[in-house]
Amino acid sequence: MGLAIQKQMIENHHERIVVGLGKTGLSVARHLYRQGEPFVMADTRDIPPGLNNFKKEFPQLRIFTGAFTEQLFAGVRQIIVSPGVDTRHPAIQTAVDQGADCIGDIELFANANEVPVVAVTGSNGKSTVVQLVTEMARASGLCAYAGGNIGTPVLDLLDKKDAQLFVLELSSFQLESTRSLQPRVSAVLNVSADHLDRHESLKRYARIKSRIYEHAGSSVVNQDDKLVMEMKTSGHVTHFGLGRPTDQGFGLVQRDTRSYLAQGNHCLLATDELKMQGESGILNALAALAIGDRMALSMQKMLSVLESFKGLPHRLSRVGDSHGVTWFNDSKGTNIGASVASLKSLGSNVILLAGGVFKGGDLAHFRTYVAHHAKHVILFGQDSDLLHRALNDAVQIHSADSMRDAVLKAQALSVAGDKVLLSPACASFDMYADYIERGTDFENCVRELVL
Ligand code: UMA
Ligand code: ADP
Repeated sequence: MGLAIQKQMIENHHERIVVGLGKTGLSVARHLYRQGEPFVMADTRDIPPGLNNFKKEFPQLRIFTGAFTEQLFAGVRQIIVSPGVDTRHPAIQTAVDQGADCIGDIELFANANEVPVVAVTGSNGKSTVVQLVTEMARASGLCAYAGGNIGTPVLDLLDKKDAQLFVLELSSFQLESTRSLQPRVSAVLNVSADHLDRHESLKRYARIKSRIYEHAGSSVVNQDDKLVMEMKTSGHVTHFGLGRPTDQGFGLVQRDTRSYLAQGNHCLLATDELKMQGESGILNALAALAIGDRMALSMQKMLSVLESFKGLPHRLSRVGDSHGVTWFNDSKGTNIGASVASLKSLGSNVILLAGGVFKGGDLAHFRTYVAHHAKHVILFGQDSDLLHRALNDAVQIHSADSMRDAVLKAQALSVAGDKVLLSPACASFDMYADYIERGTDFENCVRELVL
């Protein structure tokens, strides 16, 4: 045990507090411990799920659990918050007002990391683009690792001694507590309402997302997205979008009867060669190419990755076909922007399964797209009444009391040519641990009852 840590335990006073006993908290604790920096841990939950692991790994560490008090933060110099912790908590705010520095794991990483970084944010498509860029970099011969919101906490990446590139997915929660990251390339894929329960307004949420561009070497910008186009960028700017490319940007060019991914006037790959579904698949491919181009990755290798990449599970992924009906799992569609994109990708004759915990957003916008693309909507979960009121008269609405019930109802309503889509436009926490459990339940029900 470091001397500083022993001293702190004796003095019963703490200057640095790590908030949150999840994956991030554990990675921060390991990082600080390796550096011999003293700290204590805190979590608002009485028995956080990771408590036993923490106690096992750090038997000497002081851990405070239960509701935060001002006393807990009195006199602290630094608060290292996990992304799931709302920094507007009054006890945290009081400490900040009294001079405490409030940062997150990405800020600690930025100060310790020497490997080039690509940083990706956006309301939807982050994980897909991060995975694509990582695979493109590997195909081009670089030792690349993905991390951040996609799952591996960034501080755990520092152990990767062979790393030549880190491709980071950054959420608004993570960007909110970051100021020093200097990515070689930063991208904001899109901005639509999400997490407004925490960020209060779309404007504030967009401002937090724009922080990714602050110290970027190059900025990759979605030219079809007004909120992204309004952001202040740094360095060289590459645009991408579904229109004809401008300058050396990435977009679509029509030639004969086919549509091609293109850079400037140069056609790269026909969109029908992509395995990813729909418009969002095309946009994600263009964004990944724009990022890879700025990192000087091999164009040929990037295109061969695009030809084989099927997309990540639970993102508009095809479960199977039965009697001419195709079933899609888009459980990661947890906000209106994602579900609207998936409806648009599937076109018409959709039977939509939606519901769960609504995170805010423009329900009138949702209603417009549901009315245009869906024949029936089957609602379930905590906020189904809210969705029912918003969609009333736009489409035929049915209620289900479980995923099994929803799948059976969709099966009974569908005819050949229909597409059944689970894209809940809501978080899953009322019924499941996460979107993966929800999507897996859906796929199991479809396989058992339909296919
Ligand atoms: N929590 C408390 N009290 C606390 C601390 C946490 O109640 O004192 C709750 C949070 O409100 C949340 C849960 O515990 O419901 C987990 O929060 P956390 O910050 O401890 O989460 P980690 O396990 O550290 O995982 C975080 C990201 N989680 C969140 O942003 C909520 C993970 O993204 C990320 O993969 C991981 O760090 C590594 O970087 C998940 C996520 O849901 C996938 N992200 C949101 C999204 O994609 O929409 C932003
Ligand atoms: P994120 O990591 O930002 O949540 P994912 O790649 O995991 O993004 O996809 C999340 C959801 O967003 C899925 O429902 C997926 O179908 C949808 N989606 C993916 N790419 C886009 C995009 N470019 N625009 C809108 N929705 C998208």
